[in-house]
Amino acid sequence: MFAKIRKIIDNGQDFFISTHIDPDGDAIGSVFSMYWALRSLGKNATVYLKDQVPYRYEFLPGPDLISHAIPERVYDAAFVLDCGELARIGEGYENLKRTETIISIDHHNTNEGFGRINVLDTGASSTGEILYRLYKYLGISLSYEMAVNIYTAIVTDTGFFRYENTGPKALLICEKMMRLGVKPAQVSGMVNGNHPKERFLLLGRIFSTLRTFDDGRVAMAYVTGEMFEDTHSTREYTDGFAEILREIRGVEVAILLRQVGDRQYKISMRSKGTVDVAEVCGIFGGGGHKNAAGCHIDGDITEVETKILEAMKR
Ligand SMILES: [Mn+2]
Repeated sequence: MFAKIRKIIDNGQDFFISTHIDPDGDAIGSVFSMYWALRSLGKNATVYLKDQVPYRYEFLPGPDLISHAIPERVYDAAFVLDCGELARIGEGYENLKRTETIISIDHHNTNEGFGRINVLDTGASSTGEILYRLYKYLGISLSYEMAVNIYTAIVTDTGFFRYENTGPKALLICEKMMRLGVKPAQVSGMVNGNHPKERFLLLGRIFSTLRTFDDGRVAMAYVTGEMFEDTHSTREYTDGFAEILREIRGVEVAILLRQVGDRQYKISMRSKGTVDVAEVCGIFGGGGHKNAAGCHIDGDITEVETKILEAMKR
């Protein structure tokens, strides 16, 4: 697959790069590193993100201009990174189908291979880790700009080496990125230590809804539109909350319900060990990884909770 990608890059000039909506550190780091990789090869790259870059990743070096609408034009190839399905890049994704060569590079086990070229490694800690291997294969010498993006992709997807997807490869690559000038304390400071106060006011409200089920093995909490309004918070302030719930002793599955419509909730599930939450979210049309997955469920808070608990029993 890497040989095919090399050929496509060699023969093309104008490339498109994107990732999933609500981007996380792996998504942003992957996209930006690919931007610098293509630029270093003398190619043009258009970066499309449906959403704004989340505040905690604003420090990452990327293109001066990020497109928030998919242009109605044909590219030599489109890189869709860290994204389980094409529709997840956001509305207007149909425009992209004019581009014949879509290259999907990903590590989500729910990815069914929507690209013409698919590099899927579910054993990789992050998409950033796969991209590192691609850049080495392409013979690109990594700049600091690429290194800090790859480093951030890996550390955010492994929860700073706390999750089970942390492997020796992830650590080795990060060591190499450090030698290229990446400062772990600086990255961690920007990602984990630079939150607006409102995030914590919202966190307090969410904690007050915390309940456990199944002898304390399942933790559930929710956030409503009203709580967002009361605390002057935006959606991205809840990033990482489901992971916090997973820190409770004895909890194997942590579930955060976030209201996104009058009668609709976005569900984030995090698990420890062998519990496969991608399977549970799959029942509702969502997906993700074994230990981190999401989906949408319609209903009021009680109905949604009941649906989840019933699905978990299955
Ligand atoms: Mn990822």
